Amino acid sequence: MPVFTTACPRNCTSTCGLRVNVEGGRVRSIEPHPANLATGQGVCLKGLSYVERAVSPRRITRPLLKQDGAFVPVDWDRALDLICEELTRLKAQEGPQALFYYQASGTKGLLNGVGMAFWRLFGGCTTTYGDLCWPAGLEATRLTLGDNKHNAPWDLERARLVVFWGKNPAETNVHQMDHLARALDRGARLVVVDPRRTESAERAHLLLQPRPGTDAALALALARELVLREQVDHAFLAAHVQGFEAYRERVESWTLDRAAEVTGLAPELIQRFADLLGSLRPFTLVPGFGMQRYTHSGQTMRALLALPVICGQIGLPGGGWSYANLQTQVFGHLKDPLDFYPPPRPDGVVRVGVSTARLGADMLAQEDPPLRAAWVERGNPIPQNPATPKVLEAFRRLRLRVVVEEFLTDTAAEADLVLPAKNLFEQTDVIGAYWHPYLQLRQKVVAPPPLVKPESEVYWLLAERLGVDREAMERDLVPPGGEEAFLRRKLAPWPEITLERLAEGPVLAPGAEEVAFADRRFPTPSGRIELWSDEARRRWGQEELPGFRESEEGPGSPGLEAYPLHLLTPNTKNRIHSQFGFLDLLRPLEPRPLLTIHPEDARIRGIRPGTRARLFNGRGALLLTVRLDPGIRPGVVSVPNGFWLDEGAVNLLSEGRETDMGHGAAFHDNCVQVEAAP
Ligand SMILES: Nc1nc2c(c(=O)[nH]1)N[C@H]1C(S)=C(S)[C@@H](COP(=O)(O)OP(=O)(O)OC[C@H]3O[C@@H](n4cnc5c(=O)[nH]c(N)nc54)[C@H](O)[C@@H]3O)O[C@H]1N2
Ligand SMILES: Nc1nc2c(c(=O)[nH]1)N[C@H]1C(S)=C(S)[C@@H](COP(=O)(O)OP(=O)(O)OC[C@H]3O[C@@H](n4cnc5c(=O)[nH]c(N)nc54)[C@H](O)[C@@H]3O)O[C@H]1N2
Ligand code: SF4
Ligand SMILES: [Mo]
Repeated sequence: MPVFTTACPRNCTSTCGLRVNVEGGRVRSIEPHPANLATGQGVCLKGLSYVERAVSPRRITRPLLKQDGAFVPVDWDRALDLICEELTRLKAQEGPQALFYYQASGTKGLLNGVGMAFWRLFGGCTTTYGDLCWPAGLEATRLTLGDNKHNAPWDLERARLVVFWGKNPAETNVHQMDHLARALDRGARLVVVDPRRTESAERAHLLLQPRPGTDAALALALARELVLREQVDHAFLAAHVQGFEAYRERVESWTLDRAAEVTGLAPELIQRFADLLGSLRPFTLVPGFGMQRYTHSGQTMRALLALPVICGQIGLPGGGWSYANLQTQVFGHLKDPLDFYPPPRPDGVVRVGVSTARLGADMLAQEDPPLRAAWVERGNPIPQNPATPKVLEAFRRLRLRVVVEEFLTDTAAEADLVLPAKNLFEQTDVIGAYWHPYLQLRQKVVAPPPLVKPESEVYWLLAERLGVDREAMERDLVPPGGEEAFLRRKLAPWPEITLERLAEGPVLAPGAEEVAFADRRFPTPSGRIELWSDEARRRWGQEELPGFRESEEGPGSPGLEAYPLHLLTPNTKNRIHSQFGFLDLLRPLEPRPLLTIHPEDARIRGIRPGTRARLFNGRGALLLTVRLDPGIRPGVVSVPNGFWLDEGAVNLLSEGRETDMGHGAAFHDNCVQVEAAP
């Protein structure tokens, strides 16, 4: 059976290298690519399920037009004519910015950038700024260290202490658990900080379960302890850090008792954490994305990052801050998946007017011109963005909705026209990662179904019909079959990285550092690590020093007495957000979202295990089956995101709010109540 190198392009921390066996025009089996040292251990169930997913009967394999509320197949000519008619009318009547272009994280690849190139040639559009995923943490790291990079994944094995802080890799980055296991086998210790007792905490030596959104208080108190115990690295601070004196003053008031009161943790637990941080070197702090989904989480992340900084743990083997590794993002403004970061500047052509976190409300608020049509690709905003009802309302106001999709998602179901999307096996592209340092080829290994066209081809055909200047098309777009030439142009600056080499296996990104910041160069304004950041004030109106603030919405917020529980909506093992859940291989594992609640919180509400309960707040309600879990912090309930509207989509209950920096989404600033279902 012919075997091909490829890679999993999902928005998943692992970004696995793969080898696929192809026979009779179909992918028959999938294995890990052994040359990817970060992910060589194995492919997760989602990865294995591509064999099924590629040929699933639920796949959309031709354009679909909604007529009288139902989808009917149409041919490509009809579909493209309809789009061109509306685009031409909209451009003449209200201007190109009445078209809303929405893209999200469905797949990685350089060819994704062709979308925005097309809308520029069209004359402009309106698009989003910010991102649902990780920007508060990215910005906190950039302000402090000057860049987002970290040690190679396998370097974790050299740590003597690992801290998973608001990260749950046993579900969201399974391969990190292999590297952790090797560190533990060599005697390392593991601390987990998470309001839930997650699968990642199974081997932890210490688990701290703070009240959600209060981690900054914990970090400030830990810093105070380390200062008092003289366990900070004065030589490192003197040579490389700006603002330590001011920070030391700031943490003075953060006694163990004060932090204990804010976080709800026992002071002795905080002390034990400080013992480990103070005595075990090198240590690696691995903060997760879940923790930075709060209104003040940029500042929280800065407070966490101060811990490895004051202990001199930046730039060492086995040490550091392992948030996001952008060493593979070498392709300029098409550096997917990050073309939003920094957010594109308004330039008179593209109106960057809609905050991703406030998608529905901001879409509705656009004026001069108001939005009339939307083009959605690689995203499923109706269940995945905050405030689902507002997002639905905004989409329903439009005259034309085009959604490019592999499956009939909740967003596709709202469309007037659905265009079929290629899958990972059907078009060649180059993908980066945000954890390991490899560039990988996502290779075309089979032909798409006859009526499926990759997005780049659809844009080419539309541009032809709209009469776009040929020279501009040749320059900015990709003609059918032109992918290889496009990718070779992109790779031209790095002669050592060729498509041929990538076809053999993963290739380290140019200049990739196994130990990040080993040269102790920090591209901040001062050239030093900035605990004190003027830019935090200038850019985001935040304090120069990291500090603690209560979440905008939390139990106890004024007016929210009726909603005493904190709702967390983390990612879950057998889905990538709203993807994979319906496949035969995976559906039985988690057919419905469960509501996890502490037994005591259930008991006082008269809720018995396995029954259904109503989860609600002023914005919405869900009926969910209950799972009692003594491992979740009392006062906190948890429901995974990624389920569809008919299964139970958590963003029916969330508010559209931005994080304090980076224009992220504060998904976890939401209070709820639970009651036994009638
Ligand atoms: N299987 C699977 N893997 C994925 C994804 C997926 O959907 N499914 N998605 C990918 C993407 S896009 C992302 S962004 C990453 C995210 O993966 P992670 O970084 O692991 O983030 P989350 O799952 O959002 O949340 C991690 C943990 O943060 C905890 N948490 C929430 N609030 C707080 C808090 O206030 N303090 C502390 N200390 N902890 C808190 C949650 O309980 C949760 O266990 O996963 C990637 N990998
Ligand atoms: N409440 C709550 N909500 C959350 C989160 C949370 O923690 N809590 N996490 C947030 C996070 S971290 C993220 S990253 C977002 C993710 O939000 P989205 O990026 O919207 O995530 P997906 O659900 O993966 O939707 C991607 C869609 O792209 C489609 N797709 C895949 N490949 C292709 C392709 O090649 N072409 C086209 N056209 N389509 C393709 C898939 O079928 C899928 O429907 O969700 C966010 N939502
Ligand atoms: S979903 Fe994540 S863990 Fe699974 S194969 Fe893809 S990259 Fe690897
Ligand atoms: Mo994400």
